[in-house]
Amino acid sequence: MKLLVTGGLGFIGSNFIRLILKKYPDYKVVNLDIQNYAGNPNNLKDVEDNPQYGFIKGDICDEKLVEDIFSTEKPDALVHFAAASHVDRSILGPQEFVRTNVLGTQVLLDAARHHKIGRFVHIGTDEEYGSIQQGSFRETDPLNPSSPYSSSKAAASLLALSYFNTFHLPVIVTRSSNNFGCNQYPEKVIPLFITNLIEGKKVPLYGDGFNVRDWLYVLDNCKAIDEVLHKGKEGEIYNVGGDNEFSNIELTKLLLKFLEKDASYIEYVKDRPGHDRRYSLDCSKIKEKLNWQPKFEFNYGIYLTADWYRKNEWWWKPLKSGEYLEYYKKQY
Ligand code: TDX
Repeated sequence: MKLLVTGGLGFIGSNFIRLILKKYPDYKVVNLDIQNYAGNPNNLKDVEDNPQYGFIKGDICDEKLVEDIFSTEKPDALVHFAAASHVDRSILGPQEFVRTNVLGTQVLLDAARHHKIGRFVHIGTDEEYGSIQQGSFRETDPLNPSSPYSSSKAAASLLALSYFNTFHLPVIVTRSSNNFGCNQYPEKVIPLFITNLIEGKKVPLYGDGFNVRDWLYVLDNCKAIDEVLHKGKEGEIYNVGGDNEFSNIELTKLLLKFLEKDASYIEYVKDRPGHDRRYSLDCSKIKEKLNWQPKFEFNYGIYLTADWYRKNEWWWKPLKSGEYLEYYKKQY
C-alpha cells in the first residue's frame, strides 16, 4: 500500500507515520507538509533515510502541486492531518484556518476524487461538537463549534462527508479528543506547561481552571487511525477519546507534581474568549465495531511525556524563540 499523508511533520502526523513505517515494512508513505512553524523536520529525523518514506514540501491549497502528486505518486489511500490547529491562534487570525482547513481539504478531496483514491481518512476533532455540560457526544449528534478553529474543522469534516454522499468518495472521518505525547508543539497546554516548569517559569492557567478536557495519548490515537484506515466503514465517523477527563487545574497539579514544583508556579490569567467548558466523546462505536481501546493509563502517559521533554531540550528550546515569542507578545 502507498499512503499519502498530509501534515506528517506535525505532532500527530509524525507519530502516525513512525507507527505505520514500523508496523508495515512493505508500505510506502509520502508525506506532504508545508513545513511551517509546527511542521518540524526534526519530528521525523529518525526516518528521513528510510527507503519506505518520501517527503514533499508543499501547501495542500496548491491545486497544481496536489494534482501532480496524485499523478506521479498514485497513492492508494490518503490520511489528512494537515491543519492549522491552535485555538488561540485562530482567535488572533481566523483567515489562515479557513484557508488551510477548509480550502485545503477541498483541494485534496477533488484530487482524490479525480484519481479515484481507495480511501480518504479525514482527521477531525471533538471540538467540532462544541461544549457539553453533562453526558458525551455521539457521532450522530449535530455539530456546534464555537471557535474559528473548531468551525473550520467542522466545515472540513462536513465537506469530506459530502464527497461520500455526492461523489461516493470513500471518506471516513475520525474525531478525537485532546492528544498529548512527545513532539507536540509547546503552545498546547501540556507541552507549554511542562517546558515552562523545566525553565523555572510559571504556567498561565486560563479563567478559573475548571474547563474539562479528555486526554488521549497520541499513540492510542495513531492506533485508532490505523484501525479506521484498514477496517473502518466508508461514509462513517468514529469518535476517539482517552477516557481521561480532567479539569485544567487537576491537570496542572499533576504536572507540578511530576516536575517537582509547588502551586506558586500557577498564574491565573484572563480567560480565552469563547472558551469551551467541557469536551466529552462517547467512543462506544469504535470500541464495539473496530475493537479499539485506549491503552495508555493517563499518569503513565504524562510521565512518558514529561520525561521526553526533559530529555529533549534540543527539540523544544529553539521552538520557544523567534516566531513563538512574537505570538506570545500578541496574546498577552
Ligand atoms: O496557556 C494555556 N492555558 C490554559 O489554561 C493554554 C494554551 C491552554 N489552556 C487551557 C485551554 C483549554 O481548556 O487548556 C486546555 C487545553 O488547551 P489547548 O492545549 O490549547 O487545547 P484545546 O483548546 O482544548 O484544543 C486542542 O484539542 C483539540 C487542540 O489544540 C486542538 O488542535 C484539538 O483539535
